[in-house]
Amino acid sequence: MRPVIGISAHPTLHDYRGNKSTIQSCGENYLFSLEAVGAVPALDRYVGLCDGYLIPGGIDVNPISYGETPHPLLETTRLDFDEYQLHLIERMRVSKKPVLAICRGIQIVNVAYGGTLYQDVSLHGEGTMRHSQVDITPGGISHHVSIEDGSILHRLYGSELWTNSYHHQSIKDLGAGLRITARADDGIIEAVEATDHPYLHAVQWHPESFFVRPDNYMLAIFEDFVKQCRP
Ligand SMILES: [Mn+2]
Repeated sequence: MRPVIGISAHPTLHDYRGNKSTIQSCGENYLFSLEAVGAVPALDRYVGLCDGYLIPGGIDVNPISYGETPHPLLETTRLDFDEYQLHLIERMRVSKKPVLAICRGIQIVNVAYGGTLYQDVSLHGEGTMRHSQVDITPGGISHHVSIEDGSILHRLYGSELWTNSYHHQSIKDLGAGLRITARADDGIIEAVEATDHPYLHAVQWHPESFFVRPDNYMLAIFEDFVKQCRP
């Protein structure tokens, strides 16, 4: 067995689409150096360590990952990151451990299930709303979503929910083994669940950004996820 090494992360301030957020991270060369001397656990063991997985937001998915060529509106991608997350999601499908996927998370989950993405939401067609939120109110909202019966979201919120919107890509063709559980008024897919997994919940908005609100009604999404993650 390879030793499992914890690395203490470092807070850095990032500018993303006009919003400042603190990212806890570490330089990747630390990881590569540990890996080079055999210390970083293999993916299977890494998966075994955790009782559930949160797949957070991030950069665009490389269209190569779903068999397309880059559109002019495509932004930064990183193919090796896609490959790592696609392997991780495959392990989640096998292990059946609970997954909560957010923003890029829902997109890479869809790609892992064989689906495709709009490289920019405008490619969804005429009438597509702005999904890159420009209001800078901390914890601010942007649009509402309509929720399907019999879904996790419906159990938590009923048929409608106001969300924020910080994405410029979204699901195009739905992957096999996923069901749509919420859409925005323009038809953009805002949430999915897996049908081949006991608890894989993915949302296109950022529930964690509600943390600054006194009425943090998105915490229910995290609470519901963590309830499923008992060791
Ligand atoms: Mn949206």
